[in-house]
Amino acid sequence: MDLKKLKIEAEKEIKKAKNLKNLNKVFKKYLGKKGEIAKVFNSLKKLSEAKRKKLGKEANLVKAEIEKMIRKKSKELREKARKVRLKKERIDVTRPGKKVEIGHLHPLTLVQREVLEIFQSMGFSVVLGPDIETEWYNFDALNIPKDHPARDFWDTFWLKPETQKSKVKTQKLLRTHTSPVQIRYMEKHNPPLRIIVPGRCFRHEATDISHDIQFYQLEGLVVDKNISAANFRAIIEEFLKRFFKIKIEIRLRPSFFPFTEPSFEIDVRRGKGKWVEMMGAGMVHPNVFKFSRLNPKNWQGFAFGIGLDRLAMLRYKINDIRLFYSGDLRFLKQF
Ligand code: YSA
Repeated sequence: MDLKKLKIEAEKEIKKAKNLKNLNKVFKKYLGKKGEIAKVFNSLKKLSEAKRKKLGKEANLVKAEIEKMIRKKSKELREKARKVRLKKERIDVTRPGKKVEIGHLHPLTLVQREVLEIFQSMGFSVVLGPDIETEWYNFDALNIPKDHPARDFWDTFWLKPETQKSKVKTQKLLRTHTSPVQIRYMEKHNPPLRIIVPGRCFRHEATDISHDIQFYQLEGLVVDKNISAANFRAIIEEFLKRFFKIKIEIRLRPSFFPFTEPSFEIDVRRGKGKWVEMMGAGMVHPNVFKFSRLNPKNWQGFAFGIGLDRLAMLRYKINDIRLFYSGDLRFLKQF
């Protein structure tokens, strides 16, 4: 090809290039390994020495000029792209900012943390147990054998029976209370004991403003020599005083739990408000010590199970327990 024409063509195409990608194509077409200039150099072999020298010199000149034009254009295009990018990325500092939504703790978590802190300051250790329990820990070891009428008190979510290697079917359940952890702990630890067990519980029962199918309890267990119900009352009164920071009335009612003897239920009220049933409690039954491999002749203890949801309801004056589990942000944002 005529070198002059080649230069004019290249110049036109370089001018037309709208971006670096186009320009790169032009570069390849003219200056690439198989490009137009390379073709010219390849054709030199066939020429006489004089012509080769002349044409070679011209070709080198055209090559250098095309290179220069491409370099210049490339600089222009890069500058143009930079300006476009800067315009796009420009930050308008006068525009109002985006609001960042910050999450916060659920009221039941807040209450649970506070309750644990109070009991820990009174020397209790925090212990946890499984949500999925065996019938043994949830019932039998708590002195509630099969067919005992007291089992009806805890309407239970049973899980599908599992067949074990020995072909014996075992049936698990969602724990109906935190009391099974009493047994689990006493099996492995020697008294004196002073523990609390926060945890989720499940009951297959109709819901209303103070009952849900899931709720939280806080189990407490104290085992030592010479423990009495008076010790229990003192601890609970101290706890309520610290938790509510205002005067709270409590009322002990005789009750029945197969795992305590005597048993009682504790109601609590704020000012002239309604009595709220807050916890079950009692002196640990000798059979419970036996099932936990402790000698009832050597040890005495009290235990209690507080409804943490009820505590939170009283603290925040909430009239329906189901609000805690509704996921309604209008409710949850208030805490
Ligand atoms: C009793 C004696 C002990 O030595 C130790 C623990 C206990 C408590 C026993 N395990 C128990 O579960 N008793 S209870 O059925 O009366 O529940 C205790 C508390 O849990 C209640 O007072 C109430 O505050 C809460 N509760 C029970 N069912 C509930 C519930 N809270 C919300 N929804 C439900 N369905």
